[in-house]
Amino acid sequence: MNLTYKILSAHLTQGELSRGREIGIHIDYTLTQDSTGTMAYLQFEAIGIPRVKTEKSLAYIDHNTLQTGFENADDHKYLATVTKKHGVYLSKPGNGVCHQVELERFAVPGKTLLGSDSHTPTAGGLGMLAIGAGGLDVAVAMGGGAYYLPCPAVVNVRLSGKLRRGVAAKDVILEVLRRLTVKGGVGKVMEYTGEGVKTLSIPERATITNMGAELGATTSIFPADETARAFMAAQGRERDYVEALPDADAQYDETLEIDLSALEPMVALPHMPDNVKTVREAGAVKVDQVCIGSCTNSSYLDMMRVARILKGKTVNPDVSLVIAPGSRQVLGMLAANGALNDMIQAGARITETACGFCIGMGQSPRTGAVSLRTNNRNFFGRSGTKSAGIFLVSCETAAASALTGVLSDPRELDTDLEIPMPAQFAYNDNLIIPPASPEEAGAVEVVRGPNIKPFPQAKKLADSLSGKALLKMEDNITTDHIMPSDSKLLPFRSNIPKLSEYCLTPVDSTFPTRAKEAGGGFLIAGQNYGQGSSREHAALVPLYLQIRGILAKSFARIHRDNLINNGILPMTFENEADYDRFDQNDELELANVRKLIEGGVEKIPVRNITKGFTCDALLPLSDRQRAMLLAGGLINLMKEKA
Ligand code: MIC
Ligand code: SF4
Repeated sequence: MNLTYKILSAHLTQGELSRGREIGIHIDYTLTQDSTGTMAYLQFEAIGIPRVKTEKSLAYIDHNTLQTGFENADDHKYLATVTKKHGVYLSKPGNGVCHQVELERFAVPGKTLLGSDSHTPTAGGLGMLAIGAGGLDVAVAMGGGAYYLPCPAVVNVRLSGKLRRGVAAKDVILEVLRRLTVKGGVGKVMEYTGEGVKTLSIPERATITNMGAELGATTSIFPADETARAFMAAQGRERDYVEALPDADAQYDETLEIDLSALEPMVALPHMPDNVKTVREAGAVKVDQVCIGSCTNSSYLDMMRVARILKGKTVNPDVSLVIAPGSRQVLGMLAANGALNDMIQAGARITETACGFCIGMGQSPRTGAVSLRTNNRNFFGRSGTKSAGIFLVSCETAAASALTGVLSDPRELDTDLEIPMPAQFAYNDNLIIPPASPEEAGAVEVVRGPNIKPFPQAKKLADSLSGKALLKMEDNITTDHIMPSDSKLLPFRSNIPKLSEYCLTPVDSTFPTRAKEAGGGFLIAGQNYGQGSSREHAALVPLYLQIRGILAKSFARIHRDNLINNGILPMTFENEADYDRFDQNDELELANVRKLIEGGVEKIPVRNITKGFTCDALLPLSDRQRAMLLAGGLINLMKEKA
């Protein structure tokens, strides 16, 4: 067995490990962050289980940390109190980015982790099977319920050789993205093997598993070997280490060979993480801003390399350099060893250890800017400046370019970039607040600010559905298009009515008004609809706007689950060419759709009344998903069952 199937089989609660078939797995650990967490805990409260049943559940506050009004601070208070009451550990703001802290302090090889954030697979760097999901799925897992997923195919990404100086783990995953594209990982787990694995440290492995999310993969995983043991020992957690390796004769569904020695610095050009070229090919693009940090690239190792490059130099006068170390542990160590001062003296603007610029929480670049960033997503508008172009690079490329003012190849630097892994990290968990004991939990009052509004709930599926195709979209529409998030909108993550005013506005600014006037309807989309974030808001807000179904060429994994969990039909064209026969404003009808779904029919006839034709849409569902859609979403189904 490969490592993925070993962990899946040890956690299997339902089904069998047969590719594409739905399986249920037991979840050992969960994580939430604040921007998806408020909704996840509101849902957990609605489910009505008093205390989490996992081995450990953590709630991080790292996304909505810019407090320009009361909203974010109110959400923090809600999270602090709801977690205390229900048995969840809280990582306070300032402690760091969820995935970085989880890797440092909590990830355990061989265990399962479900997180309400698409980059949860970061913990796969330590051999954990770590999956991103919508908040409701995480709420269910916190309550001890299984997590359901189609049994994935496993890709053997066989690494050979060793990265050359100036070439980074980020360049490995950018190369994988270049080859496979942003939908190349859908339905798959990327399992890294081969001699090259040994040459990569844990933070480097985590950079690779982190950005496997951009492939649309279910997750990515490295074996837990001697390097993992040493990392955990240096974090004072050696007792949690277990070796987790694939069998010597493990089987895989596909193989991808990567020679680390042959790679060179890469860059993803605007506005997709798979729009990858070598830095050499991209040329000396003039740069306005450089942002270093995020859950992809903010480890101690990354930051030390940046500090080495900046030491004794000054940032180019035309460049604004922003650095956000990934955790308090990292920031503290940089402060103690002087590297932070090297950054500050070179002219870096140090921001809090949080998601920050990565999710548009500040540091929006100027109009038309070129911004080099070390994070994982360069989707249109995500930086908060629509006209800006975000280029994704490694820390080494970012730091080198901050000095020269143009996109630069770090191999041209004469800096020594060998950073030894510390024998001991300066760990301290005093910002992890434990929950109240079961005896004391009853007395904890959950504090809800005025910005926390009830979330919408779907109704039972109607006999037939009809309405207009309100919007027709291209391929690769992201959840950042569906429910944009920046410093102005993130404070409203607990306020769906407010968010609805912005739904799909990056595609068409008139959409929310038209959807409201029409009393809802349908959406038409291309390939990989809903890629990117796990944010359930990209389903809850369309639900609020009464979107009944989406007809797409294909869907991204987490978003499809979120739609079903919330009673919205995710249908695909049986014949992709039918996409061209639909236009915005066409009147559509799904006659007797309830009966069809009840009867287990997977082909739904879609009548285009305006154009006078009918075509088939596919809606393959497990029994569980079918019951959910009929009941009007997971919460209604759970209530029905109760
Ligand atoms: C992201 O990177 O897009 C986010 C913000 O972390 C999201 C979660 C969210 O939308 O709150 C993710 O990756 O799931
Ligand atoms: Fe935060 Fe960015 Fe990572 Fe999302 S991708 S968790 S916003 S740092």
